[in-house]
Amino acid sequence: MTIHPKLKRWVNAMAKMCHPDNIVWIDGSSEEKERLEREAVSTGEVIRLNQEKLPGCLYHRTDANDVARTEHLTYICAKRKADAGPTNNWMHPKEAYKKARDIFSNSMAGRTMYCIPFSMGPIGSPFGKIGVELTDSIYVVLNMRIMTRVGRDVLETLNDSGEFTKCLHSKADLNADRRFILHFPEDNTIWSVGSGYGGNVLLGKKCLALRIASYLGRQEGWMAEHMLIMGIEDPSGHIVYIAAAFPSACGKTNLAMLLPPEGLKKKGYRIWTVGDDIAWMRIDTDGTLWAINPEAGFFGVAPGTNSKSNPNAMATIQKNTIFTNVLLKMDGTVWWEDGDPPIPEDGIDWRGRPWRPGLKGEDGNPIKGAHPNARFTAPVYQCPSISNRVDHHHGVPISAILFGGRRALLSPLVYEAFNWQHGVYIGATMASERTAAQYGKLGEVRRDPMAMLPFCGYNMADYFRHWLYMGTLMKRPPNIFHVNWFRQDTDGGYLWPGYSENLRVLEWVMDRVRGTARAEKTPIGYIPAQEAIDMTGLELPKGAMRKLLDINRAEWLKELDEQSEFFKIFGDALPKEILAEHESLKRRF
Ligand code: OXD
Ligand code: MN
Repeated sequence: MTIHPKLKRWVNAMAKMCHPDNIVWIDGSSEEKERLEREAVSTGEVIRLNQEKLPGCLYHRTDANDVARTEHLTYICAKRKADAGPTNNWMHPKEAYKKARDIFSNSMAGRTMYCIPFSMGPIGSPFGKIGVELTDSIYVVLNMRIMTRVGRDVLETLNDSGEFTKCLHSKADLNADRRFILHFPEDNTIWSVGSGYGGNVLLGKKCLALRIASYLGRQEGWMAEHMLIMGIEDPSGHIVYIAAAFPSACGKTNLAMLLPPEGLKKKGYRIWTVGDDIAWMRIDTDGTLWAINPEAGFFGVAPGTNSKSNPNAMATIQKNTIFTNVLLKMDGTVWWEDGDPPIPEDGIDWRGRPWRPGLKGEDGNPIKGAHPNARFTAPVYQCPSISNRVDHHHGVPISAILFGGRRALLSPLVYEAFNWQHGVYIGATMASERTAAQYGKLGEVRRDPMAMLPFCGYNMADYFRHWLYMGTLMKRPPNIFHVNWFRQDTDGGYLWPGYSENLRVLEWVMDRVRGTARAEKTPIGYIPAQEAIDMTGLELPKGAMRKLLDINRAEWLKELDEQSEFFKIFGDALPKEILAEHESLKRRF
């Protein structure tokens, strides 16, 4: 199917190692989709859901030991350890290839190898990149067909000599002891073996669009970021686009698809979703930052998604969606914890066992119907709020960048950086406190610079330097903000209702960008002046806004000490500008 000699040679070499029974090229057609679905249904790899209620929808269960990204088995295989940096696992490429080759050898015997040519970004976009994934999993093919643009058009764009990322995946025997997610940035190559979980195996997503792309972005002068992209249309029809980075599971998908709250609705705001997870950003000829969403689908967390928390997501996943590790209901539809009511009386849980509400395990803990990291895979085009620029080759101009995390006591609801360099420092010191849902000590602070800790494909100190450098190239860099929807009162209750009410904060952000919103200067940055956030239709308890915007000096001094500890891991490599910002903040307190 391809006229690209290098691509042909690589596919042959990988087939020689993995020994599939046959090789099938993915063309992206609807006939192909039907054929693959039929085959996967016949082997039990997927289950066809109730086609009347959920047309085009499929169900899949992963292995019980294979339900999330495995950061401890994820490696950056640069020749020099220093190029992977102190925050990544590192293996020498020679050793990594050798280790993985042993597992890949004959791993596809009795199976088909699918060759998926895919484009991250609109096909032919100067912002885009092409990859080819070889995989022995139809589930992966069906997901990649949603998450990326696949098929013939991609090969045509590649022609006989285009650059592409070589992505190899095999489920092998799904043995966690023989599982590796290996990145070879210097070879533009990804090898993933022993897993069937999305984040580990849909190689266009975290592996290419973040780890490999961040490396390429540094070399080529652009940025690959773990960010949602959304447009806020004001009553006059003008749209301001923002990009926002929050750590995994902090509500990026919900924010990207937000519906205006009652009080602000009559103002006439509309939200346009461009992406919910990844942004590729370049400086365009006008000297400002432009972003595309390299993906074509959402791979969202199902539990917690419901018609209140995210009505647009619920509307998106009514058809042509793949559900993974959710509860399978007796009528062939699906459900998950904190989903829409009613709670079903019975079903089959994510492990394939009979389930009913209140069921307890041997340890006395409730058994969940859906795994907490259960997912939906759905085309972006089905989202009612999808932006009409999602397929635009140059994407959208970015006016503001938001960083955020869960901080019970430290960060105010919102503050704005004084300038780009100060904003980079705010991103570099981003952190989130663990919730009960996460592994580790409750309340423990996890540093997650720019939400990229698990996704940066090179030394993070150099990544900060790249951010600083990009700022020097822009004529008008975006304003940078930090938000915290999760501030708590002394009794532990949340002070801010979140969800659609977050638009009130975004309105202030938007007005700051235009220079019309009032702000107060504080040691950490600008915060909204009194009554600068429109609270029409939202009654908070007395004094709550003051608490939301309060800056607690003692907490910040503690934070500054913790930041110093964090910076130590980078040694001398840490850019002096970051240290200078840290010192200035200390001085301002
Ligand atoms: C994701 C993640 O799946 O960040 O998007 O883990
Ligand atoms: Mn993510």
